[in-house]
Amino acid sequence: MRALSVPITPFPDQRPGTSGLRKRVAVFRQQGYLEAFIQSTFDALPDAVGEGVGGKTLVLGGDGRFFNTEAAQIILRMMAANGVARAIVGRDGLLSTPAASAIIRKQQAFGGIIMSASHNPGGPNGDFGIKYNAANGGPAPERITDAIYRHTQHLSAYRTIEAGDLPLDRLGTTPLGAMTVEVVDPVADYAELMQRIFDFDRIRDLFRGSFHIRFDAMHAVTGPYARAIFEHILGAAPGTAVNAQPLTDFGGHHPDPNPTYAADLIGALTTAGGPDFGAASDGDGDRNMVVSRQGPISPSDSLAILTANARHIPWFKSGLPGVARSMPTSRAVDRVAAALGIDCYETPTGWKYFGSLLDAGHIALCGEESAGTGSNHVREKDGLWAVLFWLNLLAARREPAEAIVADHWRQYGRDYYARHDYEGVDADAANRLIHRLRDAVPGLPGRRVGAFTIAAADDFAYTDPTDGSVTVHQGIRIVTEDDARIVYRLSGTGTEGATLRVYLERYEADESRHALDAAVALAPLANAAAELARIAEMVGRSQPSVVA
Ligand code: VG1
Ligand code: CO
Repeated sequence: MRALSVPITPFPDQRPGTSGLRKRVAVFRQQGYLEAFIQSTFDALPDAVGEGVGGKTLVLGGDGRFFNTEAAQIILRMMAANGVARAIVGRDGLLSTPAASAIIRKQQAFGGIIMSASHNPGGPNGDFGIKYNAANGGPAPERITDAIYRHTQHLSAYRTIEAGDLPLDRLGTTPLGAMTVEVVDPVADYAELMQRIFDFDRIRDLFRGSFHIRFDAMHAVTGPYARAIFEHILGAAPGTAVNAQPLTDFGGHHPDPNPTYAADLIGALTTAGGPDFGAASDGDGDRNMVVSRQGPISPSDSLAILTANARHIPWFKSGLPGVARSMPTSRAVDRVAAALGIDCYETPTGWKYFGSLLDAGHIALCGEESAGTGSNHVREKDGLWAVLFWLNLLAARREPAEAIVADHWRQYGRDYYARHDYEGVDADAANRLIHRLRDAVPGLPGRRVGAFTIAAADDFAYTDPTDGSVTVHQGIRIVTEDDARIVYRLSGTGTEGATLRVYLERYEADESRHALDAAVALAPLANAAAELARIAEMVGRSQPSVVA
């Protein structure tokens, strides 16, 4: 097989965001575009971590979106040309993000390449994405992504070999040049790990009774995982997993488990005679939405409830060293951590910040308001794991999910929470809005907006306690005198224009006021947030496009 060095001109737009590089499929299909990013990644690793991929094991898989299998073949040939010794690939090029993380760790691989644009739509006109995960199984830290970007700016050639496509639909080992390609069952290692974490016998008992769940895989990567784990291993009724066939365009839907895009699931749960518990995951399987018969459980509440109940899970039977949440996530978990007497860290948005806290053993559980929850079992958020955690909890407490939620609020109070997204707004306008707020921060304390008086404001910066690295400009935080909170930040994962995210939160200790609709409870704060940032005037939208 002939090794080739193909000349290339740099692509100026290959800056990896919080979850790797995400672009339209058409962009990724430009001659040499994918190759440039992969070669830059391989070239960056010696600078960033002191060692390259030569002689190493790498894991490869993706969420099954359009271009997934084509990209897998291209990447495998490039791995071989760059001296990788062993590639572990999920069958059909599939691996959920958490399963890839689990395999990297279990096989002690040097790293992995995940092909996903997560919750972004797929198909020929949709998005594609690539992220590199490091040896700990987690998203590449900035040290690596910065080095990748530097290399994309002056790359002159990429390396590949001349070889045909490999049969990725068959399990087994095939040589590719001097490299060995192992096609593995995408579910096996992951399912085995789940059985070590949770009490599967107890969950099986639950399914033997009249208990029913519905899991919506949204035609993305979790279908095969959900069928294997819920239906085959745990004995849930056939058909428990719906939309379980991965499709390259996710059936034309957004594989984003929020009340807007998973309205069907919520409808099923809140209809008489429906299932007892519902859940959904996103494109690459790292997020979760859990739904009780009263509707979706807010991810921030879910994190707090799982923290408070961790002792029911075999993996956590000796307790938690600490927990963490991303800054915009509600402070519900802080209240639980305080009651348990454990540390609670507040990190910028994005899973990589949790990685170093997990590696150092400072925390064992963490989550984000965007429906990401996870633990020290892998270094990614993990959708199915979160659903299994809830099932284990339901099986142990033998109470409906809605009762567990109400009980939690009774004990700790309720943090009403919502996120308002203004998607696809003009990027310059969105940046101006954030800059204006940033400049205004010093003068905000004491100022009145609507019914609120601002007590404190800042532009969130984070110092990683493990290595002292500082990350700045992570969102504008506003706290009012009655301890409500507004956060403004721009999304780092979109591919068109900008998305302004406004996070709203208000604490309610009084039990008689725990059953309000969150939209009603937060309406005055939402108005104040829109007024303070002059959203309508600055980005030309009077309403958010998604309320999550
Ligand atoms: C969003 C979420 C963030 C999450 C990130 C990646 O980022 O807010 O919490 O970690 O997506 O998740 P942003 O920058 O768009 O707000 V996933 O499921 O796309 O890997
Ligand atoms: Co995702």
